[in-house]
Amino acid sequence: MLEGLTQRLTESLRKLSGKSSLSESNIAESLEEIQRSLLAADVHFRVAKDFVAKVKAEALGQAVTQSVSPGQQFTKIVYDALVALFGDSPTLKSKPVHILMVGLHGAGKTTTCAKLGRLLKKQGYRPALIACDLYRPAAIDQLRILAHKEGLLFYGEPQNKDVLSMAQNGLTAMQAAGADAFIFDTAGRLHIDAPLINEIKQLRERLAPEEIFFVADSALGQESVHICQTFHAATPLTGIILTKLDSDARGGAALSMKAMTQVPIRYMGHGEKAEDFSPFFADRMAQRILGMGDVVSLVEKAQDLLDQKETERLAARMEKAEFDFEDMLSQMQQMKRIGSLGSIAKLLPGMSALNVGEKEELKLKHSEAIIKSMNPKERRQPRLLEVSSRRSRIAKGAGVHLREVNALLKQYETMKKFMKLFGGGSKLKSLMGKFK
Ligand SMILES: Nc1nc2c(ncn2[C@@H]2O[C@H](COP(=O)(O)OP(=O)(O)OP(=O)(O)O)[C@@H](O)[C@H]2O)c(=O)[nH]1
Ligand SMILES: [Mg+2]
Repeated sequence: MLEGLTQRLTESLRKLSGKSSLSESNIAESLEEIQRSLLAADVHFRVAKDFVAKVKAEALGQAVTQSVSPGQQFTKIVYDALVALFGDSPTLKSKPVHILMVGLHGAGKTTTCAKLGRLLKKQGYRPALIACDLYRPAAIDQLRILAHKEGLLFYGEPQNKDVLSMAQNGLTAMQAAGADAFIFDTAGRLHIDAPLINEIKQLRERLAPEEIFFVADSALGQESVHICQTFHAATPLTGIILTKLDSDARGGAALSMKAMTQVPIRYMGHGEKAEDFSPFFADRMAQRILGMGDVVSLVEKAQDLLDQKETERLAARMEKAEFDFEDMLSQMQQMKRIGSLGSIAKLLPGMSALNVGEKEELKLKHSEAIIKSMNPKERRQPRLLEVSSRRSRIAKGAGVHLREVNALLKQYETMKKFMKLFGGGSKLKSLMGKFK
């Protein structure tokens, strides 16, 4: 989501890049463009208006710093305003913590219970998922299967018709089982109605949860702001969890929710899998929206999935600029574990605008085939490939055009040069070390 917003904002910021100072007249066009982009992304008009007013006041009030260009300075102002718009995201209350998940039908509550449980488990909690959805017959099974998959404690009573007793029984049983994070999955509704609100209120009284999270489908339009406000008025929410950030919805309503309710965004889901979930960081989100990319979360995601030892080995080889085709192959295989090229590119600065699609995926596959057609000696000593008969043999073996083999060799040379440029990789390594 938000690609449209990113594109428009980047465009409007670019317009300022040649200017020598920020003045009311030269920022006017950019401000208008920003307001239009926000509205087009479905951000609430009041939020958009306040946002632009704030950026304007900041821009005109700031003395121009000599070391940066006015365009850069303006970008920073917009970035700061975005970070402020999202606000701080408090950490979870200490153990034992009781979390009530609420939201509309299909928002992603049940899926998010498992995602949150997985994350908390990694943070040292013993989470239990407790089913409190009696309306959809398969709901309890769905939660049980997800809990099982993530190795989480689970409680559900298929026969029980009373949601309060089920919640209470679940709490007692899971306390006895040693849980210290209790996640209650509730039923959704198509529309917000009195019975739903009533049920949530009763659950809240019974369980006294420290956290009530509103699970919000970021693909929903302005309506979600209204729903969030209604829930918040009935049972004070302690957080918003945005789901489906991977969808191509405009998503602006999600941005308005915090501004309109002051309920902080706490976590975000960006895919169907349990690991597609992370705490919400305002600065990273702002970076992503401004097309600055999200290198930090890429590194985190990579560290979650990559083979740590192999990564260290590769880094050490890069440092000595010893990188060969064996290493390149290993790197490609590691990359495949993170996900498609497209999903990686979205996280890299400036790459989100590039449409990394099937063509690039195919190229990666070809590269892999080419390396696999080399013999071990060639992989270890790329210089051998200067002999053209070897290259022809490899092209044939991989079933690709000779052109592609040459292109890969060139790519290899470029990478090697790059590594030397980075002081034999040590700068790169120290950069990576910062994220550990
Ligand atoms: N792409 C994507 N799909 C998601 C995400 N979160 C949830 N889903 C999908 O959305 C659908 C609905 O999710 P559920 O977790 O069943 O939603 P729910 O709020 O529990 O729905 P009810 O129990 O019927 O109220 C499922 O197909 C999920 O896989 C996400 O972050 N990204
Ligand atoms: Mg559900």
